[in-house]
Amino acid sequence: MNDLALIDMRLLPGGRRAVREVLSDALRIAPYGCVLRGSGFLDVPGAQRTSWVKELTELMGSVSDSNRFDERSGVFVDEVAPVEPASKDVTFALGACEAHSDESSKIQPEDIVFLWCVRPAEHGGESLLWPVEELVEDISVQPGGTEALETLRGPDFLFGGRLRNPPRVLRGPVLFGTNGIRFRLGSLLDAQDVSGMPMSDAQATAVGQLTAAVRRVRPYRAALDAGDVLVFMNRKTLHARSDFTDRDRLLLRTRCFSPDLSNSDEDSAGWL
Ligand SMILES: O=C(O)CCC(=O)C(=O)O
Ligand SMILES: [Fe+2]
Repeated sequence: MNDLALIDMRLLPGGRRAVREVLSDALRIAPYGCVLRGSGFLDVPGAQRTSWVKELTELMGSVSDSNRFDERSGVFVDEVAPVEPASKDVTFALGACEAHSDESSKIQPEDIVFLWCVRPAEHGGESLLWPVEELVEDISVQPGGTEALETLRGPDFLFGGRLRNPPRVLRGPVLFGTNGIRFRLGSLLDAQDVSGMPMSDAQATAVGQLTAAVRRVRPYRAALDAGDVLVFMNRKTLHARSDFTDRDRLLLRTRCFSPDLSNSDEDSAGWL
């Protein structure tokens, strides 16, 4: 597996402005992700760490505090920890998780995700990243691949619903624009249940092709150490993690909207 590029902030002259430039360059090209080392976020005492982490995220855009329930939750930094081992929500579950993009049932999912490693799992729990072009390329050479890609670009996949309050289902394409993606299998299945509108045969086949591509295409990988930060484009990649059993694994997560790097203008999602 290819490791994601590692950028050591301590070696960058020019402080935070330099960090913004280097990160922007790294995120603009496939695989649309990298690891930042030496940001110092773990050296900041607990109480100040949240604002430190938020400020660093702010280098890349406006930090989001919206989630499935609240437009403005007031919470900018979330904890990713296996506090509910059997949860369907990968943020709180133990072990590997399915490849997905974050916040797929929002009209505008955030452009950039930051995962700040406080404590890695003793074994496993590595970060995996698939740039959308490699998935598309893989599908395109399969039997029926051209049709599957056309279907994935169609505007009427349904996302979410179940966890939203009030319940609301989003309608949009899985693939959009040059290299855009919105995908979480669980979110598609939730929407089917909530709306009573099952996927068409063509959609189900195309989604099957995409999940098969995830199994075939080797992801980029990052084995985060404590203090490392994984940064990636949420709307140009799918991400996941490998299996782990260590309940002490802890990441922080921030997300931001980046006017400079966003591809959301190529998307056409709306509420059903
Ligand atoms: O635990 C991880 O490495 C990823 C977590 C994640 O993707 C999420 O919470 O959405
Ligand atoms: Fe995620």
